[in-house]
Amino acid sequence: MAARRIRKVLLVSPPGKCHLREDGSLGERKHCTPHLGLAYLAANLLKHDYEAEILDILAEGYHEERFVEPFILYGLNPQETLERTRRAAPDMIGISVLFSNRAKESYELARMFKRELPDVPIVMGGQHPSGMPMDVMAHREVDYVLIGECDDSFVDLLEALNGRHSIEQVSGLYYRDNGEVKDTLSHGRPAVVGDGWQYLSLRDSPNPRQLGELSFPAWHLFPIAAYWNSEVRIGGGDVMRERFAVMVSTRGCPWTCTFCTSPLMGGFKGYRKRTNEDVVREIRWLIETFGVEEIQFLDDNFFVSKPRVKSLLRVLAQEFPHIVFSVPAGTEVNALDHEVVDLMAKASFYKVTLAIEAGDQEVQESRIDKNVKLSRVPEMVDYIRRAGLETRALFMIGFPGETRAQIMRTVDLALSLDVDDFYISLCTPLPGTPLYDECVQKGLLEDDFDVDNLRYSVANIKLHDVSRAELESIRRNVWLEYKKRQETKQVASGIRPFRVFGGVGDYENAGFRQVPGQVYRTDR
Ligand code: B12
Repeated sequence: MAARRIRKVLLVSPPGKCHLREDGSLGERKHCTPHLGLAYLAANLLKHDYEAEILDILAEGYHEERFVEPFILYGLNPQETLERTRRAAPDMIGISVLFSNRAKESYELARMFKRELPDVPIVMGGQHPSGMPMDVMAHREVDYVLIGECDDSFVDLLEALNGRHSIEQVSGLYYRDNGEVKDTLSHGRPAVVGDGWQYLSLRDSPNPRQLGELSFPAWHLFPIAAYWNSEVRIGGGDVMRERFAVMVSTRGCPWTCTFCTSPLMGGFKGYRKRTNEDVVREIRWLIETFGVEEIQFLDDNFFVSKPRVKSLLRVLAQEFPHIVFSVPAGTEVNALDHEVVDLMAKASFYKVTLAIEAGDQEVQESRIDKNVKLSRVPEMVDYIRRAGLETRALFMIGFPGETRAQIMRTVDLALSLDVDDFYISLCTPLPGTPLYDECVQKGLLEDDFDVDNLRYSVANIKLHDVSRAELESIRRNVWLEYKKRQETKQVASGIRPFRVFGGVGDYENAGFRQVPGQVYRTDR
């Protein structure tokens, strides 16, 4: 049996990144969310007697910001990152690339690690490498790419490198063999199946049973306080309580919206759910171990099956009367009904973010395959507000082939809804999605489109009757128009308190340092 070579893995999350526009406004807000994916990977490594250490560059240096035109990068600087890595003395480094807008920085990290620690193999995983594994492997500093969910395949890779079995047995792996890039996918490149989706084959898809057997995320390895102390905490931003935690009660999503990467990760078996007992056990453990007061469900789609979600909401209300809950990723409108909203209110869910995306039914059905029943939206928004939950909405404009008239229907819908907040993003072609493939095949990507340096806040797709500058100004003007209406409304009615949990005024004094439209001083 070959000598055990790899024992300790350092799992790295890259620095944060916000696009700074010419007018000095920021394209994105800063985030500081515990990395659930790395927490699960670390837990499974420990379960298989490997050592694991976390280096969350963003969170550990959240207040450190540097201007790398046209972006603001935030997190530990390269020297600090290298020092931390040397101290960790890993046998392998795993870099997580959830967001394509951080691919460039992830390659720079890999180059630095390879230069300073040439004998330490580097593996990349997450949505970006899963969407374009060969492009990532074109970077010679990257030794391996694991695609999809990697809870088990990561351990399998280490076992293979330690001579326990052949590397061919590792599912969803890209590796080099005498300089040539090879993969272990059962039929080579993922096969195209129907509606343009590239699915991992049955053999390459993670096993659904796995969810129930996964160890709880290894949060003891994370700088938890950094997430609690970053100013994304408290009030109107992402969380309501200081001591918050993130978790999932399901994985994947059964739907195939053309712009979303979720189907890419879960493969054929896509949507899987945990038992309510398992979810309750994890929440109880988070409360006992970390004194958590708030739970954020990061599920791709928390609301898929009504019977499941209703039974879970009843259990949460009964078991955790002092905990508040939210689902930050978009909520599927079609999956909601009055009873679900009532049960959410009873279970102290304080916010609903409706993922509406487009205001034109034809775009919903034939362009993005999201099929939101738009006629239900106004009534559902009013019902959620009357239930006292903060109501937000997500919209997206600039889909391939979308016309000006269709875009203006989205704008009109967004401005017509009595929501507490909405976000209009410019459609961004994400690697591994049919929308991305369509843009490539039809030559719709703007000339300066750079997939490794994605800017979520600029127009990336060429449209027939709307210019780039016009699309970006439509988005900005809607935002400014909305802000003006909000101010008028608030002045008219005075600040309208939301359902507050644990102390009046939480919302008002949220006070983010950066909000879209605010001029950002780089000389500070
Ligand atoms: C939670 C979440 C957020 C959180 C932050 C999460 C974080 N950790 O920083 C918040 C709400 C802040 C957020 C914001 C945004 N998000 Co978001 N988000 C998610 C969401 C819903 C869940 C991620 C998650 O925790 N999944 C659960 C865990 C268990 O899985 P995982 O993290 O994927 O990890 C597994 C695998 O990826 C893999 N893996 C992961 N890392 C590594 C590393 C190695 C070495 C290996 C081997 C394997 C591996 O194994 C893990 C375990 O199986 C995903 C959707 C999704 N399906 O992933 C979108 C997603 C990541 N977000 C996305 C986007 C676009 C955004 C926004 C830009 C939206 C916007 N326009 O504002 C913003 C901007 C954020 C930014 N860049 O600053 C896209 C990114 C796609 C891309 N290619 O860029 C996603 C994929 C959704 C989609 N539409 O497709 N998001």
